[in-house]
Amino acid sequence: MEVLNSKVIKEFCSMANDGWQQGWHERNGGNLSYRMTKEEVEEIAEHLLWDGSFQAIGTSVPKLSGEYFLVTGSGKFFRNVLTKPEDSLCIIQIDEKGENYKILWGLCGGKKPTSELPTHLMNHEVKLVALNGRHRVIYHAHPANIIALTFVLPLKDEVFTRELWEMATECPVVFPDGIGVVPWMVPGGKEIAVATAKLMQQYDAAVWAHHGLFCSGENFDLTFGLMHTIEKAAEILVKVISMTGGKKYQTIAPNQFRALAKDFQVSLPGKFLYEKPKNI
Ligand code: 2HA
Ligand code: ZN
Repeated sequence: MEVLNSKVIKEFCSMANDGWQQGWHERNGGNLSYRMTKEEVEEIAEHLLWDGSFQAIGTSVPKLSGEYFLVTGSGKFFRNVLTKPEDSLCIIQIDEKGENYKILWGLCGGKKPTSELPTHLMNHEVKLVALNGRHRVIYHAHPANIIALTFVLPLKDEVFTRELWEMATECPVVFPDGIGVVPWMVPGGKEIAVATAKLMQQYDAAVWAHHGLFCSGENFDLTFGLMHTIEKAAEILVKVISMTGGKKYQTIAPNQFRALAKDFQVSLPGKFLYEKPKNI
């Protein structure tokens, strides 16, 4: 099968375009990766370039040895993914040690996989181990409202999770484990990858202060939906803060979150259900 006829590549491109249309991917902002199944690789195998050379990942992901990923390219624009997929994306294979990658297809105009490859792969590795391979998608975007909140809320997992949960009743059901926060760090390297992957062991989403958001999920719908839900809640919080300076006349209280958790059969960690002084 021709690579561009693959169902998974079409779905990947369609999700990238959805993110572009949301306004989350100015210029070359954001990146997306997907861990391919054996079947998805086999059906396009005859069109892959198997004799390329290996390049350093910049970190070590031994549990991903031999795995295949579909990833956006460094410096590529999400705006172009749908119309120029063979220039915007690539398929890579990880070597036996989990320290190098080889490009098997794509990036026809040259260049490398996303500059955030270390974070993507380290996130994939912790999720592979923690969830027995259930998650396949890692998505990084620059949604404006969640970024705005990193200037006005304390950079703490407990605060971001609780404030966002309060903004929409669906939030604790969509991300019951909460979300993590990485303080400002230089992007693109191993250090921020290690800090993010540590949070991804317990959460499916991690905020990068003054930069953006990473989400992990089983498939494209759920991962995009998680990004969308978090950014929507952030937008509501930005409106509340803009209207009243953050004073809430009423909100969802800890006992109401507990009732929700019971009916929707999710477990909400107690560290997010702290008592607050009134009207905060
Ligand atoms: O430019 O989003 O974090 C791509 C990025 C880097
Ligand atoms: Zn970014």
